[in-house]
Amino acid sequence: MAMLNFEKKYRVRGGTLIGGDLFDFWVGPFYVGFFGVTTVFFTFLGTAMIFWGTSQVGVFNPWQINIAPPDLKYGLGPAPMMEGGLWQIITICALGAFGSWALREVEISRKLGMGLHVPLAFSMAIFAYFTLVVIRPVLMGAWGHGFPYGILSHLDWVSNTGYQYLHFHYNPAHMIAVTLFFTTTLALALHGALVLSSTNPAAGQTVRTPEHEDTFFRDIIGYSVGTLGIHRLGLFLALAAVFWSAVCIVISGPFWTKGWPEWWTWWLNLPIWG
Ligand code: UQ2
Repeated sequence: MAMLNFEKKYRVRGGTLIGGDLFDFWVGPFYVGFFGVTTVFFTFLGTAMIFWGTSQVGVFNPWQINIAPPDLKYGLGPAPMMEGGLWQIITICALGAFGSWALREVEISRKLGMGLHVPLAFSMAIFAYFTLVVIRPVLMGAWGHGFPYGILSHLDWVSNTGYQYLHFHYNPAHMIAVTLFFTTTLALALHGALVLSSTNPAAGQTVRTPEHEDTFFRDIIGYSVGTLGIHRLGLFLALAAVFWSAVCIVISGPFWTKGWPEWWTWWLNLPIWG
């Protein structure tokens, strides 16, 4: 079905979560919706505050942007604008924009009669960000434990936070997350290579079917996960990678304050070594 023909059938009212027909229209190719309006609002406000705060400290080099969270002395209270207050408002704008975008995805999915897999997947990314700037700081008693907003400064934060626990690669949840990230790339490489190898043959050759794809993997390892299965596997691996990333940072500080190498003493202390 041609896309223009398809859109005539599906670009209809309804499926909104709030406000009925209010904002239930398109601007060019883009669906607007109530949450499209809130997305634009929070995004514009948050971005403007980053640029305003940066200009206030005389920085005009994008690499040097740094909107830092409040000092630890402010705890979980509000901080003065130029001492972390800006970071607090920008964080609210970011969560408002991400949440609005997820809900706009829900409305579009509902209009199309699709499942909610896409907003669910995006929600996992929002959850990871929420863990870094809200859950962990709250558990540790200060907004100052959030990460700074800046291209280089957030990298410094990651490095410093990691070294605070001596060697982050010994964090068991970090190990699981890294393994899941690598497995995600393996699955996508296998899938992308398999699909291209069968659907984009050399000139003069014919396109092959999913039967051929199944047969390739049955011939080489005796098993094919299937055309639907590979996408379920990919979604699972990607979501699990993000989930365990959130776990690995939220347990660092709130539930384990020493170096991560030391966590493994439970292994050395097992009563089986004689
Ligand atoms: C597959 C299949 C696909 C695929 C891929 C496989 C026809 C087009 C890549 C093979 C994948 C397997 C066997 C799972 C590998 C397991 C991990 C954890 C990476 O069978 O069906 O569909 O794209």
